[in-house]
Amino acid sequence: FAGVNLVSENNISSKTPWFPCHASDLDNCNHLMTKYEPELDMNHPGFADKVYRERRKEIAEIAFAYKYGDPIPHITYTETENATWQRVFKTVLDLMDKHACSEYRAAFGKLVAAKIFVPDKIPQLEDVSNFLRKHTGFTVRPAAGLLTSRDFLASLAFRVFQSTQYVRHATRPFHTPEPDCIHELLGHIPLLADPSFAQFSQEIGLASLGASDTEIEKLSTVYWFTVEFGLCKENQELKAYGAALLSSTSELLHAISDKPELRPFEPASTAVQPYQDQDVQPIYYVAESLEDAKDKFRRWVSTMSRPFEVRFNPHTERVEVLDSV
Ligand code: TIH
Ligand code: FE2
Repeated sequence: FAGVNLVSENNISSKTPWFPCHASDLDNCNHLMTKYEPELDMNHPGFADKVYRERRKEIAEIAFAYKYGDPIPHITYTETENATWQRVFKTVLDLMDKHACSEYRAAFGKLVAAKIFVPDKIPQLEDVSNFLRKHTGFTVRPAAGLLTSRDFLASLAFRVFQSTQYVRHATRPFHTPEPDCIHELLGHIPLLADPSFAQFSQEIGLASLGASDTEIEKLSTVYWFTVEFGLCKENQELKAYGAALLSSTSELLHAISDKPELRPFEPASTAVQPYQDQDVQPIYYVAESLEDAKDKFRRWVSTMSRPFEVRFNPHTERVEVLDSV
């Protein structure tokens, strides 16, 4: 980094949106989007289910009270919740050999070997966090629901994954439009244990720090079509690496059917493609490989116009701001 100077925070233009500089600042990155809340969304299967809504509240309180450094509180899941997990877990086991990318399958095997992934019990986030820390330095903190893109992406810069802890409604196990812990666990956690994918995730996060609203929208759209819904090639075959495909039996089967449109992943055009967030996607983007998605993302992100650079110091868990020259 010759020729690059560390600048103090007040050298950042006052127009730059606030962003967290230390992992503990993520205590302030918990702003929720309300569009899928069971209290407010009449289409939510939990809208008319008082017991479900109470349970969601109880679990959300844990996330709101959580502070940096706390162990993640243990949740005693109900029989119904564990049964929902079991139904989804079994279909993932059935489909992954054929349809998940090799990196996912390898990490999934490690989670099973570590007895974190078992068929009849929802894994505890604290155990998952300790597992990830050992493999890639990622950790987890509980989130109360769907976060704003800015808050969610910022946490990735610190190798922190904000994870929901509640469970989808038992009547819709195979697809839900909102994140829940089954999605986080079966979708995201395996690839966050893969070193190269962890790096990709962190780089999306670093690019988001202090970015304009327009840039955040582009970054979250790229995240959507890669980390959430990405497909890639493996020996000429189409494989899923997106978390929302791997956690949703219905969507995975839809993605590999002849119904959706498949396009090559190209960050500049992918970043401006409007997307569907209520039902399965009409369009998916296909990367040559996970490595290729990361390389293309890097090249595209270097064209973004931020007047400073950032780098993460893992020893201090701090993001250092550098004057770009
Ligand atoms: N559709 C996913 C599932 O059913 O597991 C959940 C989602 C996460 C993010 C977007 S959709
Ligand atoms: Fe997700």
